[in-house]
Amino acid sequence: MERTFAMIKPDGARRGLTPEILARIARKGYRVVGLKQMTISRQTAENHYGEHKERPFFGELVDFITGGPVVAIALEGNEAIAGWRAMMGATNPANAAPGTIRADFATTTGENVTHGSDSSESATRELGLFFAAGELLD
Ligand code: 3AN
Repeated sequence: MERTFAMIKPDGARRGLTPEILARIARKGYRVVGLKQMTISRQTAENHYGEHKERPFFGELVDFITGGPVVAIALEGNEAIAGWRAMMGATNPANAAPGTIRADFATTTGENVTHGSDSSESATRELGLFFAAGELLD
């Protein structure tokens, strides 16, 4: 069993896509072990996206992710890290396979509806950044 951090970004939450995305997670068979709606602080956003600090879109990315409520989700399942990324599809929705969340619901790389940890190290770091230990089910 593996745990990963998933997030419905402000664009997805604002557009009312939360129930659709949670339904896909349930149908897939992942267990939701943490779930909360929150507005991300700039400090948490800069920490979360630290690897992109030098990229030209960093400021825009932080503005976007802090610009409205998100849904933070902790998922558990067999190979959940790669599996959730497969469900999201490619970062650029134009390259995302049909049936993936980004292909079905997004048109731009900047506002691509969901986030998912890209490795075991990222999953541990991001789950710790967004959830206190007591907020996750055993
Ligand atoms: P992913 O979200 O698929 O792991 P990353 O880690 O490369 O993709 O990028 C993190 C986030 O940064 C993306 N979800 C997207 O919102 C934003 N981003 C990445 N590349 C670009 C870009 N070229 N222009 C604007 N935003 C970008």
